[in-house]
Amino acid sequence: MRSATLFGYQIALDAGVILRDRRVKSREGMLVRLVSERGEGWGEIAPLPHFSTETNGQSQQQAVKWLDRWCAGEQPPESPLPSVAFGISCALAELEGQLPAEGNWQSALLCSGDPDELFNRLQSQPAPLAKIKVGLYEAVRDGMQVNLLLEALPNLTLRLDANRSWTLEKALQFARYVSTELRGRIAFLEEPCRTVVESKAFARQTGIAIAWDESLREDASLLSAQPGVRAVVIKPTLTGSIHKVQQKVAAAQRLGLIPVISSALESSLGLTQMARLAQWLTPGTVPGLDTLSLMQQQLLRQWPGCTLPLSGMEELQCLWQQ
Ligand code: OSB
Ligand code: MG
Repeated sequence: MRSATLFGYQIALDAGVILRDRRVKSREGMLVRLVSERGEGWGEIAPLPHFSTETNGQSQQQAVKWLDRWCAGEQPPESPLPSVAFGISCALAELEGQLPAEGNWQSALLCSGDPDELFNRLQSQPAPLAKIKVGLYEAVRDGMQVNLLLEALPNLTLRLDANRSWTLEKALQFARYVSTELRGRIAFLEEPCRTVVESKAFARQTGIAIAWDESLREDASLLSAQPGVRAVVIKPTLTGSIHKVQQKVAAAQRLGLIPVISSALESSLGLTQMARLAQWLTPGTVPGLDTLSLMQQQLLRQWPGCTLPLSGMEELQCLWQQ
């Protein structure tokens, strides 16, 4: 006998969360629970507005269709909607014991806001790694801040993300303020420019390694070895099933690119599963999962060491059950 439940959730975000120039106050998504004679498995289905191509409503509809058939004993094919395929594949993998329990709980420390606070947090780590969003303010200011941090902390490595906000000229202006000898400690800068051509030119002209994130999801052919491109960001919620994530990771590794499994603002349930996925598929690479600190609660599963309040199943809204 199989049974399944689809839950809805809404989590308040910290005041300062900005996505695509918009302040985001809360995160909405769904959790799926599969039960069979083998046990139970959970997954998260949470399309991210302005990043996912599907809406929560579409995902809910597709998920219910899939679950209905699964409960009837079928093995339905993967949903074409990435968020649905990812969440359901996690629930199935847990049910079948295929998702290892061990996780990579390290994360690139996400810097949002106060640089002094970041400095203090980083100073206490032996091999500090931080991720900073750039391109939100003046390029010159970003360049000075990055330079200052790299100078002050000689063992610091940085990941930067401009989310395609610069023209080539602006991006070069940023680089001008970062000393040449410090640029090697920028592990990569995600999506510096508005176009792929400009981003490649930036990497060539500055020696700063870049990474593809949103561009890769628009143009799969960017998964190729190119000068100056060091890493690719893989966000499972925007990519699809675990199988699809595995394929992308393997393709990147074959090309000598570093695959970085990363968050699309999932709850602690999805984030802990992605930490397990990262430990399994990309051991040795720190994933980009430090987004729980932007939320005011955890759902069902605790991120190790995280002290935010943890909500149980009874606090979720049941959307569908069979
Ligand atoms: O641009 O990488 C992004 C989170 C939600 C939506 C988009 C992005 C992000 C992150 C997650 O930056 C953190 C990370 O990748 O380290
Ligand atoms: Mg990014």
